[in-house]
Amino acid sequence: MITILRGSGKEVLIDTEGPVVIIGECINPTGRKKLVSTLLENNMDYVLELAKKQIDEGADVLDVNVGFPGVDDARLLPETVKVLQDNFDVPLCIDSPNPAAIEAALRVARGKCLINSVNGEERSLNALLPLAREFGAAIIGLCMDDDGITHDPEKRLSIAEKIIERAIRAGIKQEDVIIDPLAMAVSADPRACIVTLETIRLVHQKLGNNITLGASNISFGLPDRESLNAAFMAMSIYNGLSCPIANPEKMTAIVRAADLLLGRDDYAVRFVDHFQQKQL
Ligand code: THG
Repeated sequence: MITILRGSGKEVLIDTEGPVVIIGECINPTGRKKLVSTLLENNMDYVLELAKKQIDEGADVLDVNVGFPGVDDARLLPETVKVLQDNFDVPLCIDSPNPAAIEAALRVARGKCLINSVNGEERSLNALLPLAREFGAAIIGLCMDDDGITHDPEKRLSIAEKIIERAIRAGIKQEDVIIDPLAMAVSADPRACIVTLETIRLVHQKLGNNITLGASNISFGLPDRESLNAAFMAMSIYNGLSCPIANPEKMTAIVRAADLLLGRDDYAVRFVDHFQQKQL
């Protein structure tokens, strides 16, 4: 299955059979308070620097999240989207729990964005599916609903099915729904990773949709996060993860390695190319 996203210039194909697409996570105030403080001062240098760095390091799509306590992201999110699209042509993934902020961002965005995110709650489906339809956006569907988060992979699968059904009924194509099986901290729940891997396998085999997740969630609260993230990334890609939200500075090499090992990088062209760029 292929999901097409578009930026102000560039088109990105996310193909369940093709190489993994990286959604850069770094435009996010988690651990980067400087992001919101500079944006609020109308200083765009830092957000542009984060965007350029991620694209140079292998991001195909940029996640954009400017949510922070006390910030009006219905104003700040569209402004950030505008600045990014005036300077870069890659597709954007609009990340906010606030439907008003997502709508405001979609109104100013060019191309075909990814909405991050919709979930199985009635309130979420009713607010966001009509917006996706109106603006021709793709959506990320999180495997949680009005009953919260389940630890049963079969139940997460049925929430994914429900989101896809409701999206189709709202006039959105099945391939424009990218499923997020939910990755949670293994420090808080020893089975968190296994539940996610099994959900990825089920969604990939039974529904065939593209799959994303926040790849660094798994290692919250632990030392040596990079080793954990790398092990998780490799196992997730083998099971069907096709477009992780990750820090390209740390994860592009692992993603290229996984693509090569899984026969999606003939003659190791992309792997070697990334290695050589790192040497420059
Ligand atoms: N699913 C979906 N969207 C998501 C998530 C998800 N969006 C947000 C988040 N999870 C993914 N994005 C991030 C962004 C930053 C960090 C983790 C996940 C992060 N930042 C560092 C820290 O807090 O220490 C600081 C920056 C750094 O050094 O890299 O960890 O699950 N659909």
